[in-house]
Amino acid sequence: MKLSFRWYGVDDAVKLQYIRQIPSMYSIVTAIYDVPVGEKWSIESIFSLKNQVENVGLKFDVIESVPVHEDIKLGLSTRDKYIANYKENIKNLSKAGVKVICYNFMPVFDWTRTQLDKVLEDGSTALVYYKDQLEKMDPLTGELSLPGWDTSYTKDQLADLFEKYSKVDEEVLWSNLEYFLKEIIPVAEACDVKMAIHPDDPPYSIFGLPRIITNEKNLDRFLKLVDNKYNGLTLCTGSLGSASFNDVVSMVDKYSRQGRIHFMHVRNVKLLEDGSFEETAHYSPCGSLDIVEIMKVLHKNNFDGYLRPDHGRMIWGESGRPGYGLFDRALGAMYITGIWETLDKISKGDN
Ligand SMILES: [Mn+2]
Repeated sequence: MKLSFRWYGVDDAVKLQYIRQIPSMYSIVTAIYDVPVGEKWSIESIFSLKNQVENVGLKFDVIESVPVHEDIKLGLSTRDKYIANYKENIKNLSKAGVKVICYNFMPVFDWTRTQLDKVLEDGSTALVYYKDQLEKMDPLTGELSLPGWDTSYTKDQLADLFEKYSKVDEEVLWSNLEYFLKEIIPVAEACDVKMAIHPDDPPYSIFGLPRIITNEKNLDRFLKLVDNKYNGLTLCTGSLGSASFNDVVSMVDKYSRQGRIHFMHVRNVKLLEDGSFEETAHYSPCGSLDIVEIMKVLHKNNFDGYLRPDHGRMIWGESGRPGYGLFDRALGAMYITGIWETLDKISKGDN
């Protein structure tokens, strides 16, 4: 397991130097944030990022994300231009030593929550997804803006995108994903860069848009589209775990045994009776997922990929990017490290 931490670049309130101070931290997960989706990242900007990370003594080897242009997901004739750019990005990132690229294939919206600052019992705040709140949301009114939602869309552009997606059902989305993978995976393999798709969050359709990276049956189908280890997963426990139909421990076990998990996102969620969920501290008793069991199966299967603590709560008066403060993610990192150290000692008979 290589412990990593997401960093949003020079504008991030969480400084690289602070991340460096978390014991056992190995690498930084980051991206170029000022290039429009679908365009090429310059070699200069990639190497500048690499230098910043390496200057504090951390590795630059995981990118989250190289986003996929909507024309690729929609299967429009313009997709080939964006796929060519995507291949260039893979090649150039590999020149800078990048080993894993995380991406997702969710139409229009990235991860979705209905509230970003829900006060939990202990006074911390967390991201939550309440079904009754979601039912009152209409992205086409343009009055909503949540992180993960591309705010660069105007109301008209969003209406246009929804119109285009009205012709894209799950099967069409599958075939557009297959087309994309068959183009990029050979390039990734030649560059020794492992592609790692992030599951949809939450793992079911919202606002009538199709979602396919959602459950075990579909992950099996995804891995078979191009049956090559360079076509792999970012297994996000919180995303898959926010639906009760997913048995996260068994999925982590299966896909890590297959060597298809290149990147782990570890966090906990508390499932509520109506299918809503709240993000919680990583510690197992705080949520519905058993983080110790997840780490146990990874350890048993000799997982040597990258792993980062995913979203954290806001605690100790910290403010900043919801889900991405320093303190609670650092607590999560140390909790995970403690579990891993214990498992290491037990497996070596050193208990
Ligand atoms: Mn995640």
